Amino acid sequence: MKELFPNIPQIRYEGKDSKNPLSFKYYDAHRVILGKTMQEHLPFAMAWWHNLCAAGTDMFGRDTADKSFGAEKGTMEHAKAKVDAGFEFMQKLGIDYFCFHDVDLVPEADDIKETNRRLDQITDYMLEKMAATGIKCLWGTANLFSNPRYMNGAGSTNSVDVYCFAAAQIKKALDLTVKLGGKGYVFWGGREGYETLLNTDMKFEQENIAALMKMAVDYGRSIGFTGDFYIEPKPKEPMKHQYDFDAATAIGFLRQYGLDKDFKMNIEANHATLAGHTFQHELRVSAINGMLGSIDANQGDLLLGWDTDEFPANVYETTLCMYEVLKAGGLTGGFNFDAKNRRPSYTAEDMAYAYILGMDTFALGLIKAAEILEDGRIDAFVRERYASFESHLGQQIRRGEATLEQLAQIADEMGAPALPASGRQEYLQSIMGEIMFR
Ligand code: XLS
Ligand code: CA
Ligand code: CA
Repeated sequence: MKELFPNIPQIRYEGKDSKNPLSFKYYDAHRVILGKTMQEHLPFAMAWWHNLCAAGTDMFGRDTADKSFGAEKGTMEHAKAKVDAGFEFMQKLGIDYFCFHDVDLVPEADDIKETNRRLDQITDYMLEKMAATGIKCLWGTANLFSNPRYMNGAGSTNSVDVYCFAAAQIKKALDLTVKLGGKGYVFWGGREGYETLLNTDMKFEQENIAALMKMAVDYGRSIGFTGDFYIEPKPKEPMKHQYDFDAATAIGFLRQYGLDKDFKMNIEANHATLAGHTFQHELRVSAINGMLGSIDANQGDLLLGWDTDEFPANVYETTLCMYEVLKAGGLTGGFNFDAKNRRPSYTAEDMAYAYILGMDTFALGLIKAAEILEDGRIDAFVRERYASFESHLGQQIRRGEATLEQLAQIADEMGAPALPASGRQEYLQSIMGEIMFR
């Protein structure tokens, strides 16, 4: 078969002193950290849509990159060429997983029966490639936001026909996810929200979204899908207000509608910052609720108010991410690079540089997070900070055995309490700095 990326060799680990841009400086797949290899800690995935479909078009200009891969766009030959390109790329970079939307894989026809026939055909071909390479599917999803029919959402649409069409797409995307052995199935509710409450029945819309998710769970389980369903929270863009605003909101929604046993969170870094949170905050909220499932590994730009989907370059952020992931005992999902090259970085080499950057940034984050845990000073500080609750009274409160009257009585006898112990933020930040730059 013709090589589609002749300028990209097999990317290997060469260590931090290497000046070869087409090598890993930190990602050493077989290096063992805290009892697991880097490859096991970091199940990386390629996002089909960014790497194989998006070619740089933005609101002000057309494609800069050529992603035809030698075939005419909009044809099944092109769909097949994308499979060839994707598998060659993943193999050369050492990426074990991919994620996809239904419409990333084939050109959509007017008739869903024809689209589904195309999807069957392309996934047969993908299965052959998967068997030949050992590359696996992390998660699948249905694109319920690009087609104009979804202008008012899918689960939250005002049209029962559109709702029905969305159900059909989800059913097929679940079939494909099971066929490809995907570990998870994602719901990202990009258009599940509203522009104005003047035309919106919020309760009605949320109930309909929940009903659609419930049908998806029932159907998924009936065809043997044992993985996790994920909600991927995002506060806005494309809608002004999206229902899955952040992890806390999404978890509340899942609990309200009895979906929390089947769902976890897929946390995207850029969506966290759009919600006014840190990436670490969203991971922590998910983890303490037992719902940290998977990660969309990217980063935003704090000076821009939109979803820039940049490749992770900020080691401080990936360190804090991996600190959360390690403390949570790892992910059931993986790290999907939902990230794209900047528009002027339009060559095939740029695609490789982007993944090398992302993988090295996470590898270094993993190394540093493990060092923070092994160092132990930060965790010890946090434990010590709450030490007053180790008292008899503190234990009573923790067990839920204290009453308001009892505490009020103690306070009466105490006089004014002493100030709580210092938070020592700057000291802790110095420890972080010392470990990061040692
Ligand atoms: C868009 C989302 C989307 C989901 C999958 O902002 O990140 O790409 O990950 O539908
Ligand atoms: Ca995403
Ligand atoms: Ca995004």
